[in-house]
Amino acid sequence: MTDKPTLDQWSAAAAKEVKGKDLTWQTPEGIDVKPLYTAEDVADLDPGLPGFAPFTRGVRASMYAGRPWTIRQYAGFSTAEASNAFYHRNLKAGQKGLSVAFDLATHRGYDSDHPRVTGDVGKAGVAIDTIDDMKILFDGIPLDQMSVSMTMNGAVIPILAFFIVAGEEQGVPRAQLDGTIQNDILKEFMVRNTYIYPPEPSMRIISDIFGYTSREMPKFNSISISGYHMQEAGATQVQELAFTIADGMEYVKYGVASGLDIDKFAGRLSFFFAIGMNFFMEIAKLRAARVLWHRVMTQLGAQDERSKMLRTHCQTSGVSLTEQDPYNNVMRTTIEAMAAMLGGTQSLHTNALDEAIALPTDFSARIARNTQIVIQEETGMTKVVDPLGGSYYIESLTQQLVDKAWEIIERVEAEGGMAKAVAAGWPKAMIEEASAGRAARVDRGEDVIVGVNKYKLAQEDPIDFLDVDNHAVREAQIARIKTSKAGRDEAKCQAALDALREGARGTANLLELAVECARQRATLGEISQAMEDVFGRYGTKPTPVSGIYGGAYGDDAKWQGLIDGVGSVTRAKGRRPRLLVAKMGQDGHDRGANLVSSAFGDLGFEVVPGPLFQTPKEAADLAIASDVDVVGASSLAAGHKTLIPELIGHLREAGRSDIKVIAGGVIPAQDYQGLRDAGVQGIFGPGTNLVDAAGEVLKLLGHNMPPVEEVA
Ligand code: MLC
Ligand code: 5AD
Repeated sequence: MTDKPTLDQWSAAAAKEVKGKDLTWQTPEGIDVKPLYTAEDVADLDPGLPGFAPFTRGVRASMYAGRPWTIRQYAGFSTAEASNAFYHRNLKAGQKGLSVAFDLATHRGYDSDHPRVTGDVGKAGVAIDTIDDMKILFDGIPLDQMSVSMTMNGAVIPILAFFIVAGEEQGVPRAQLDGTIQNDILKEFMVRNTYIYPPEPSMRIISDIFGYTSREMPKFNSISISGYHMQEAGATQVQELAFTIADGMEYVKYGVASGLDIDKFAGRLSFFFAIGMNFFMEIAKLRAARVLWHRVMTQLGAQDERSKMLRTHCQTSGVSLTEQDPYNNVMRTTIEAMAAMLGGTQSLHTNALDEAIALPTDFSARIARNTQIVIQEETGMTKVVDPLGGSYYIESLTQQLVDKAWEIIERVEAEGGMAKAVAAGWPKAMIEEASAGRAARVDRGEDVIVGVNKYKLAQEDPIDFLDVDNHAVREAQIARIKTSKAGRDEAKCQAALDALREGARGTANLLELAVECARQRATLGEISQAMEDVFGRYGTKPTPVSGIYGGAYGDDAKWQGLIDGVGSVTRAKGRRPRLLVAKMGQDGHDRGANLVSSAFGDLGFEVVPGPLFQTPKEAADLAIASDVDVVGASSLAAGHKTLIPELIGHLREAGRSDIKVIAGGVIPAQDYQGLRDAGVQGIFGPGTNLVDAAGEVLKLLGHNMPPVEEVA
């Protein structure tokens, strides 16, 4: 009999095969992944059993063998009628739960007739102005049987009030409403940007919702504490994990401080994570999240095991999908969906293959949905609970993620909790640094994205995409607002709004008061405004990071050529070239804008990072006042066809058609010609290499870059 080979023997054999090359993989999380894991790595680790604390292996004993995760596709566009019809088609075809995407006007508390939202109505989600819209949205959908998630944070009070009253008017008492409201404002201030009020009243709103739902709606999940948007903004998995758990701790502390018993509301807190392409890391992240939540809730004094159990929704990563060669996105989403299920998610959205172009069509939504159905019904993968439990690599990675995230959570706690950290700005800066580092690795070809920086197609064939006519939707919404207002008892409606305004000044429960406003047919804009009258409307200034993107290039020849180009434009003009990075409409997706600001700043441009939520007129005024050479309009929420031509119109009216306008973001190729006809001088879609874009901008400014050898 031969002896069992030792680990040393394995190391020697592997080293020989690769001629001594170090096979350790340093991940962006700062984890050194070894090429082999063995029993030695897990000698001290015991993941326990599913359904038992600390829930490493899952929150239910039988997990998917008992009941598969909920296929919950996030959707919404155009009018309530169009979205309702889409929901019915999807449910008939195998979707199990609903998840509502609202348009950005709704998110930010504006009715569709508000002058600030002309480009946004019905575009990135469904327009909801009144309780009548909400009733149409759920027409034929029994709210006591269907669990409904609503992604709403800023205008959470009117939306939840509409939902409760829509239930009432369907004959469903609120105690039977099953679903989830996102209601996670801390990550809005950090990365998603659909806040309305300043942080303090925003946190009070969350406690009010915990109070109301824990008392009145026992089946309803009062919050969906979300890391998803952090990963989308560029966070590493450790950052996503740590800040999400720390956000959760902060909400629990606020709830307790408002007088609630922790075990009365904590069992209905839920979570939401992104699942990107780092397959095993994502599986381990979900397991680590459950361990961490159990730990922090024990520390915070929860007694009931359900209060310490992290239940989560997951969505495959939008930012991992590409406009280029878009059918590859089907494979990417499948891999991510498998990571979500192997990590033990409770509910899942799988993205559509046209993610980087527009909202899903019936076709792309079908493929996305069927990705989950195939896994659930054709593969046998659901038959065994936590099939990766005990894997040397997975168990070891789970523990490393717990430890790494814990370091960040301890820093947050030492500095007084997440609300303070968010106000100080360091978590956002940390995420933006990670984002700039990732962008540089992609642009330099170090992180491969098939079809974008490797194996590119010579010719891209256009695919069909969904285009919403926001002008038509806006007209229809305005008509319904008028009808709704005409049919109400004006005195009763105003009295309900006055009571809400008074409540905002005092300590009454805002959701309870808003439910009465909804019953009296107050609009979403009116309910939001009543609170804004007291709380004010909040705005922030972008603060792009510097040195990370440029630092990755060092003395790279192409980069140096661009710096020289900026130098020659500077000499010709007598000042540095100036770029306004403009964000117009209610689109708060600022990852792309921040990256452009960082990269162009590193090249020597004078960058004016425009505030979020400008009207085209405000952006034009800022461009003129700052005397910029170029405006780069970043659009990720489909407002480009309305907002960018308006911006150019205002510049022309002011006699400044010399200011060049370029556009970047999620802009379908089919829209390019229309934008060019309107005067746009450069268009940069998703996956644009920032170095190439900078070369184009210098060309617009009259500087032709000399040809450079391929970047090494
Ligand atoms: C589950 N159940 C079981 C079981 N598995 N019972 C017995 N045996 C098993 N094996 C029971 C549960 O206990 C529960 O009942 C019921 O079945 C439902 O299961 P669940 O696991 O709670 O699933 P679900 O209802 O789908 O809830 C999942 C959730 C919830 C808790 C994560 O919060 C949720 O649905 N979140 C979705 C959030 C979402 O869609 N967000 C979209 C964001 S998009 P009971 O009675 O115990 O409850 C976005 C993008 C953007 O944000 O930026 O716009
Ligand atoms: N319909 C479907 N999916 C949407 N997403 C955002 N809005 C919608 C919508 N109206 C998804 C996309 C996006 C992520 C934030 O949520 O995948 O990247």
